[in-house]
Amino acid sequence: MTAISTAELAELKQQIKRWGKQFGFQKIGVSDIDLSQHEHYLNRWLAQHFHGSMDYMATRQHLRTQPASLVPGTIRIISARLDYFTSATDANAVLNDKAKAYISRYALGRDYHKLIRKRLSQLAKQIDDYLQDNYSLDDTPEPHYQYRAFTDSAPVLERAVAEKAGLGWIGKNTMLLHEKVGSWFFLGEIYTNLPLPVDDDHQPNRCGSCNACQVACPTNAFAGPYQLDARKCISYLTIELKTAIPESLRKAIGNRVFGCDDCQLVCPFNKWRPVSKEQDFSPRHQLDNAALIDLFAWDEETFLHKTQGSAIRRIGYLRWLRNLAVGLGNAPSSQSIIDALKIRINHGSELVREHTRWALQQHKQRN
Ligand code: B12
Repeated sequence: MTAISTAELAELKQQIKRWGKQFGFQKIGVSDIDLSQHEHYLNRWLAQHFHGSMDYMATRQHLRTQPASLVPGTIRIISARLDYFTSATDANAVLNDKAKAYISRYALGRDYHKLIRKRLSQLAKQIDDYLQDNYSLDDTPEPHYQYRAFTDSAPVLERAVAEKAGLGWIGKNTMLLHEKVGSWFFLGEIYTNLPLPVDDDHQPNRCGSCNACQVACPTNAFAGPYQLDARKCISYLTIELKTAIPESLRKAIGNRVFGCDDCQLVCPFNKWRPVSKEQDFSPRHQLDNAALIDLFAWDEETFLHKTQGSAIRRIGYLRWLRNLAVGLGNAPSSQSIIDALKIRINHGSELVREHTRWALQQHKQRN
């Protein structure tokens, strides 16, 4: 492998950051692969079963804390931030209108997984082309430099590596926070054996004595600062959980039918959030301001059509109806809502029937 000098690697890193911006990323940072501090946190979280039915969080645990086990040869991780808060109907206005369906901001537009993976792969190709062109790697024996792009669904501790790369600090709500832009962003990574210099301009933890997120969580899912019991988190209950939503938590869910943003909406660092210009993340099908009964009336074909290329597609039609039934059970009583629920009382799925019965029961008790 042609030796690239330290100065050339430092210049290459700055070049990668410029290319990252061209691919739409707001910030790029580089870290090493030592995640020993987070291994303890992850083990403690798993030992308390805070991962609930997310078995994937426990099965390949070591790969998560040892990047070089996931991709042998990895010595550096390039982390990338992509903002997603686009202009949409005010979140609190929808949350406060109990006949409306609240869909978390990250899922209003196009699914971010494919988009981020594609752009990171393009960035990796740009880096490799540059090295090929400038260091004529072709006529040197293998191994050349390697790149693997990841976002969300891989056994990667994304927040931990992004924190090490200077993209922000892990806040008490476990979100990665940046002092100027808050937490409304996605993360993605490139694992590589390119010996880039690491970024050491770490963001200090600015949570201080604030505990707004801890107090605001509708289901009290925080076992303490930095510790989220996912089994109680509305995002987990409406997205990850495949079975019945525990009755004891249904009221607190309110009209949140896909994901939850409460611990972000109250965070003081989200006050000045930038509005993303990413057209792909703009709300589709007025999902930022939809009535619960309208969405509950969708047949499966409409659901599949309206959620094409959206993160919502992941939960499938039955869980969509399950979540909406809970929302309708928490909505102000009206004949139209009761009629909409009665239409699904004999639905083919027991999951839908049971949550629909529960919703009708709520209205019966209230009237
Ligand atoms: C599993 C998962 C979930 C689960 C569990 C969340 C959780 N906190 O673990 C559920 C389904 C609940 C969830 C919800 C959401 N998620 Co999610 N999720 C993930 C996933 C796949 C793994 C997270 C993980 O490793 N959890 C393991 C536990 C142990 O980690 P942790 O709770 O974050 O704790 C860490 C720190 O708090 C720290 N820590 C623990 N204790 C202590 C103590 C101290 C003193 C300190 C300093 C640190 C510390 O160490 C732990 C390990 O790093 C990541 C993608 C990825 N591969 O990383 C996306 C990811 C974290 N999710 C993301 C998003 C956007 C969300 C939602 C906002 C979506 C929504 N609107 O509904 C919510 C936010 C809820 C929340 N407050 O976290 C983004 C976050 C981006 C950001 N700015 O931080 C990620 C990075 C996906 C992506 N690629 O963009 N998610």
